[in-house]
Amino acid sequence: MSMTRRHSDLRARVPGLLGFDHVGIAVPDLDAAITFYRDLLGLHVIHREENLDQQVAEAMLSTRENGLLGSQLQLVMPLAEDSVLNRFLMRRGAGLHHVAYAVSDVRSASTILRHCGVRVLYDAPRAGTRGSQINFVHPKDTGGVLLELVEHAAADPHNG
Ligand code: V0V
Ligand code: CO
Repeated sequence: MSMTRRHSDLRARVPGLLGFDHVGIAVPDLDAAITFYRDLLGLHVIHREENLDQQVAEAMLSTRENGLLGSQLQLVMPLAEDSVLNRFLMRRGAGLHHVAYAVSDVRSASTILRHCGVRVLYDAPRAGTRGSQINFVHPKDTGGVLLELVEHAAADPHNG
C-alpha cells in the first residue's frame, strides 16, 4: 500500500492536535536505560509506572525537573515474553519504538484517522501513562513509525 497514494486521498485533519507528547524507546533493562539518559543528558525521571494492559514497565523522563513544559522521553521495557513490545525487541532490537502526539480528544482523532484509511489499532482508547487515554496507528501505514495518540487526564498538570 503506497503512502503517497494514501496521503493524496486525505481530506480530513486530526482535530485538536496539541503537539508532540513523547518519544518512546524500547529497552531491555529499564534501570540501566534510566541511568544512561540521566548521566548522558541530565534528564529527570518524572514518572514510573507498570502498565499491565500494555505489558510494559515505563519511565517518563523530562528535560525539566518538575516535568512542566519539558520535552519527554518514554523508556518502555516489556513485562512479558509474549507482549508486543518483547516481539519488537526480539525482531528489531532496542531503539526508537513510537512517537506520541497529544490530542484534546483521542476518540475523535482516532475516528478521523480511521476515515483517512490508516489502521487505528483499538476500537476504543486504552489506559496510558498517568491516567491518559491512548490509541495507536499501525507503523506500516505511517511510513514505518508507530504513532501514538495521547489524551491526558483532565487533572494532569502536564496536560496540554
Ligand atoms: C512492529 N513493526 C514496527 C513496530 N512494531 N515498525 C516500527 N515501529 C514499531 N514499533 C513492524 C515489524 O518490524 C514488522 O515489519 C511489522 O511491523 C509487523 O510486526 P509484528 O512483530 O508482526 O508486529 P504486530 O503487527 O504483531 O504488532 C505491531 C503493532 C503492535 C504495531 C500492531 O506493536 C502494537 O499493538 N502496538 C501498540 C501497543 C504498543 O506498542 N505498546 C507499547 C507502548 P517487517 O519486519 O515485517 O517489515 S505503551 C505506551 O506507549 C504507553 C503505555 C504510553 O505512552 O502511555
Ligand atoms: Co508511549
